[in-house]
Amino acid sequence: MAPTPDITLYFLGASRAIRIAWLLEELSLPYNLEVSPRASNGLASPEFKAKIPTLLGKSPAVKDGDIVVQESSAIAEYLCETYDTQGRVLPREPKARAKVREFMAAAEGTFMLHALPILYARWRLPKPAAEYLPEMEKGLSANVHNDLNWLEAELSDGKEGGGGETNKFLVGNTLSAADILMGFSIEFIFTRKLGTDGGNWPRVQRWLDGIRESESYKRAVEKTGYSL
Ligand SMILES: N[C@@H](CCC(=O)N[C@@H](CS)C(=O)NCC(=O)O)C(=O)O
Repeated sequence: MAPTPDITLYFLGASRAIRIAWLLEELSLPYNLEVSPRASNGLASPEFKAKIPTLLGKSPAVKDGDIVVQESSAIAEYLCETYDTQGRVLPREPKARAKVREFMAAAEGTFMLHALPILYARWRLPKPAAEYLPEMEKGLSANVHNDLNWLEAELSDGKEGGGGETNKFLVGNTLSAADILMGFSIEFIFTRKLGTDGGNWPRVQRWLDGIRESESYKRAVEKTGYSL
């Protein structure tokens, strides 16, 4: 039997923490929210960071009884392994599980890894170097295009050649942790236009629109006030 949850989610506004609120809603788990808007510099305020019980002070972080977990993918795995006893969003069957975990890993380790340097360059490039920004973004966008092309192909039920209908979900016929983790990465990349110039990924857009229609996502948005 699953233990009784005693979960607090540390939720920074407009952040990856929406993944965890969504997952908690999807699993119908009760949780307390510690929400904070971003400070004027776009980061977490020192007061909010001080509340988060990790040395990194990043969001999301989750405290559940006597355990604290950070890193959205690790938090999602912890919650699924502890409370998703039916394997609904993280399947038990090894092949389906491997595919879900592949997308969970790629959400941070591939998509955010390639997109964030573009945002950081916009924020941090010193003024005298600003004229190089467009060229730099163009160079960095090659990886983002490659990643999105992969996702576009994964979402075709014909896979090869791009024909066929758009799959509703990344793995199988129901919402999984793959969709939840990847959803934020893609929304972030599309909304901030991080390396997307010159590309077109209609299946990815349709999939994103579709998963954002789920009731659990809407509840998470309403409770947290999330908006990018
Ligand atoms: N790889 C981490 C990234 C965590 C992270 O960088 N969170 C950002 C928000 S999306 C944050 O806390 N930024 C606030 C700050 O650094 O002050 C994860 O997947 O959870």
